[in-house]
Amino acid sequence: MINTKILTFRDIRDPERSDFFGHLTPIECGQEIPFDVHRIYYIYGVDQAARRGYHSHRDLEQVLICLSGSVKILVKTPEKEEIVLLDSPSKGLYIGPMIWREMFEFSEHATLLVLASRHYDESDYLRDYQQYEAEAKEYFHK
Ligand code: T46
Repeated sequence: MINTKILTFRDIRDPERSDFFGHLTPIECGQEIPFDVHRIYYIYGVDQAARRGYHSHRDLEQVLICLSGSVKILVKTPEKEEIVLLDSPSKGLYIGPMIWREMFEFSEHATLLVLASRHYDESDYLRDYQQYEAEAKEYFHK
């Protein structure tokens, strides 16, 4: 879908003994992440019935990684929507500008890590769907 992408990170492990030594996943800006990271936050302890998000960003780019457990992400434009299941720490979801997102079905112990291209700025958020729809139609058809 436009302005979104599933990213697959390296999973460095000993295939013979990964149960014992575990996994290592490196992430570098300019390689796996297509922007410089200026902010990191994580979301955890979310009830399975909760649904978060309900907004878009005008400019912000982010990569979402579910470090433990799983979570579903609805990504949506006025024309299209998709649900992405994040259930592995070696998988990421890039979300660029003007994509509506909702996060739901957080599993028990789910921890969602987010790498963001800019510092927190409430004026970059579009939290009203009708306002989002109007700006997104202009953005995607310009
Ligand atoms: C997004 C999804 C995936 C801050 O003070 N600093 C921050 O860096 C962030 C992200 C939030 N906040 C404050 C703003 C609100 O008062 O924390 C409160 C909860 O934020 P919000 O309701 O926006 O949380 P989510 O889970 O709906 O959305 C968050 C991000 O805000 C958003 O950018 O794409 O996660």
